[in-house]
Amino acid sequence: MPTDHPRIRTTEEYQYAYRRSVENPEQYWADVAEPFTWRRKWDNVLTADLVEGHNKWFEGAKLNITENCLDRHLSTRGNKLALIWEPNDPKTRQIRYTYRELHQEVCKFANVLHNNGVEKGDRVCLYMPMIPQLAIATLACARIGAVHSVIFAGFSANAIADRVNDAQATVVITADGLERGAKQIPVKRVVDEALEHCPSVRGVIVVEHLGWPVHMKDGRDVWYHDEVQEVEKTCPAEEMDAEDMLFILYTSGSTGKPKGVVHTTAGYMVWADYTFRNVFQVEENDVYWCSADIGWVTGHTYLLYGPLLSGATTLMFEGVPTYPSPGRYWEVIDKHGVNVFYTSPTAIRSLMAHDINHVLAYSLDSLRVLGSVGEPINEEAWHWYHTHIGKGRCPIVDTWWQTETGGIMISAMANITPSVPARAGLPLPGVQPVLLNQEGQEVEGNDVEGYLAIKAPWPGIIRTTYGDHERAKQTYFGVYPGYYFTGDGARREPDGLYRIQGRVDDVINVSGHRFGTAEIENAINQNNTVVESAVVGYPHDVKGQGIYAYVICRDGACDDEISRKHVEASIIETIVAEIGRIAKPDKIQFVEGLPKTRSGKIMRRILRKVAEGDTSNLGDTTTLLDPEIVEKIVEGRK
Ligand code: 6R9
Repeated sequence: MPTDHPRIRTTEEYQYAYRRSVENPEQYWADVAEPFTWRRKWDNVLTADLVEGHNKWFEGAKLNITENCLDRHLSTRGNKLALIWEPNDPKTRQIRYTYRELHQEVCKFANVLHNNGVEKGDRVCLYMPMIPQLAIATLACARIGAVHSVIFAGFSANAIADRVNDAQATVVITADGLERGAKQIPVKRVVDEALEHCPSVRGVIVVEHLGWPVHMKDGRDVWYHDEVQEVEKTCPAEEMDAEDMLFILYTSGSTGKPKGVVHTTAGYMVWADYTFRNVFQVEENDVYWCSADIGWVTGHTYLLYGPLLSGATTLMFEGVPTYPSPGRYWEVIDKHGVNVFYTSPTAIRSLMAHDINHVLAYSLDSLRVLGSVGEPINEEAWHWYHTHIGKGRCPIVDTWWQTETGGIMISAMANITPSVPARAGLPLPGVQPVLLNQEGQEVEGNDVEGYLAIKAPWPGIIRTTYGDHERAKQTYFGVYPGYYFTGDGARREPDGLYRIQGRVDDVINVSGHRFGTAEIENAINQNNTVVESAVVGYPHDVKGQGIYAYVICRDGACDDEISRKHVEASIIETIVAEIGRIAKPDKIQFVEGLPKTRSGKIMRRILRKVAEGDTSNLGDTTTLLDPEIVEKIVEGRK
């Protein structure tokens, strides 16, 4: 896109940029950061610390990210479309905002936040449908220096309460209701339930979306449409330090409760813009569509911040790929002339299963670049996407990254670096991946595998976990001191491209969403008939991984089919209440015991193999406390 920012356009330019970013990172990133709008430039480009995890970028600089997303474009792109909104029901009205209109909407929402007592540094939680006001409210928080914490509107009231309390949020923004396909969720009611346990919350701002009746609590709840009547159409942006917190986003780890990943202002901004521009190679008049929900990191960086920072037109879709028919994505692409489309392997796999005529009904002529994110894309899905959606002419960028990395780390850059099935590809400039063996030594050369770690900080690196830096340190920097540890395993193929093999910790990736096994086990164990449980992931045709739960009941509680059914239903109920519908196990097997070592550790390796159905080769089970239990588990396999 002919923006004020240069973009890498050839393989040689990539190689040159990569070399510079490694040899002289400070100069490289200072050059990249130069064209943004700064109120004051930095004193210091980088303070690197991969041991304690205190990494800082552009220290001393002053800025506001929304001035870079919006104000900066007004003189050249004021009348260009910034945001196109496609509703759940294709028969209802789509909404479009130019950069000038979006700027005004964000300013108005920011003024409403101010009038409701939100100040710089306050935490605001958002629990909303995928409507324009979610994007607007998120940017409004950033405008006034409040820290946004978006909670995916599929999490339960308890999960909201945990996140609100952890962040000590003072205000929550929500809507009357949500529609996703044929499903309806009374989001305001879910928020009301959550807030019974959240003393820090003083105010709730409710956006009217579906016109559903809701209960408004006196002295706490206000309607957005009432509040916005009286406010100014402009709102000066708060001046932020480079390292001031921009947002918190909760994500599951291998232990206990989800943690609040913290990103700060300047580094995240530079990384979101840089990676968006270079990976997708969006041109000035393109329509770009990222199908992720803003409740996940992909929605933050590649629906909202990246495209707006680059001055692109970003499309936001409220619905699901299969509603009202499995041709909906393709219909949206033709309707809006989408040029660059970014989605998940799960969505692709779910659509592959339907009649190909749902695809053939659309031309898809506008498409130029396709993207994939969230989980490894299997070869079959890659080829289907490439052949039927990209018609063989669109490169697929398989983008590997994490909530903690802020933006894309390893990926093809469209038409510039190689795009090969089932390989994420080469690292972007600024990213120095290494593969470590068990002892934490770097494995050299190609055709090798190991734990994927990163050797030097990049601008979008996680700054801390909210309220608990020790946790960030232990999870990411303490595992192999001096490296950022990703939790993924990877191979460097003979051609030097990276293939991501999936998590090596106790995290399950279901449809691109992360869940800690401990988190699900904690929920299951709340059932008073349950003595103990163990949860593992197993290969699932559509979701990538499914959730398999092994459960031990109290004596006699699960002896017959009827009581088992009963306990199963109540286990699912607790998981839905504790986490949300998205964490429902696919299979629950009642067992008498779990395979444990003599020191009492559950041998998850064995449970994974049984769940996969690979029971012929369970490895050495003689070190187990009770080797016979394995046979019984195999017999009872679901
Ligand atoms: C962006 C996002 C991160 C985990 C990550 C990895 C898996 C993401 C991937 C991929 C293979 C890809 N993952 N992209 N695995 N190929 N292209 O998904 O963030 O929700 O934090 O998940 O997802 O296992 O560690 P997040």
